[in-house]
Amino acid sequence: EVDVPEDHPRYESLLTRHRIEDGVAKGITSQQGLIAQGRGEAFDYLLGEETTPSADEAERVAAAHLLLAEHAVLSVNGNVAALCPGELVELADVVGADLEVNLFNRTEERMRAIVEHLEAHGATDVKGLAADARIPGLSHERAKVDADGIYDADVVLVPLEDGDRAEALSAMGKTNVVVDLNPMSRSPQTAAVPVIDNVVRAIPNVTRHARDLADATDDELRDIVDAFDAEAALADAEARIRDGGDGSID
Ligand code: PTJ
Repeated sequence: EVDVPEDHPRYESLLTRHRIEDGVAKGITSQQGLIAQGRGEAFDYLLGEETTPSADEAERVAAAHLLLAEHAVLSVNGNVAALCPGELVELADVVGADLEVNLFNRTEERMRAIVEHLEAHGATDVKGLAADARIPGLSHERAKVDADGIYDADVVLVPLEDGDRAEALSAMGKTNVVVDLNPMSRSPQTAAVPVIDNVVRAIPNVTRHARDLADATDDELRDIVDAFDAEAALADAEARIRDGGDGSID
């Protein structure tokens, strides 16, 4: 385990970095995942390393979508598996979603390592290994999904996705919730719900909102979903990054 002094001003950030390093060592995270993490950290720094009010709102909307879904699936890649496996299992439990391992750089070894890692954190019936369906319009390896998983889902939560695949999932008519720290990246821009926050904070906060909304009626959940303005959420995050403000004053 790691030895980061708890009083270090960037304790959380250093801890997160060690989790990704550990993920690479365990064969869960790809080496490209280290680069992705570095890019994410830079945006997180500019956002103040906290969940902004507009990200919190998007997380509540994400929870409402997941609760309304016929079949929700949480997509898991090598980065989120290393960063927040227990939190993903908990969210799946609370909203009744499936977990499916779906990799940008797919190898059978890494697929199996991630499934086992999730199982070690309490997951059962993790999808992704069957790979008996394809997302139309993507190259072979990246298109592989389970017929009774992402292929069948009406709502998919995709953390740290590449733009292409997020777009292809939207083109299939699925509601995409994308967690990404970069509001200018193509995947949050094509998402029904862009969540501009660190997955480490976003996933537990979606779970908290889902628990809070457990007794809401479908009409109340639909009102939350309908009131959401994805463009405004992206604009708010970008304004914070560029000006350090919320975009409401100049
Ligand atoms: O495990 P695999 O093979 O599926 O590969 C996963 C990665 C993430 C390596 C792959 O999808 C990739 O290369 O992604 P990109 O194109 O580097 O995009 C990653 C995006 O996630 C960037 O926009 C980052 O800003 C963002 N990001 C990185 N770390 C975090 C993050 N967003 C939220 N929370 C983070 N911790």
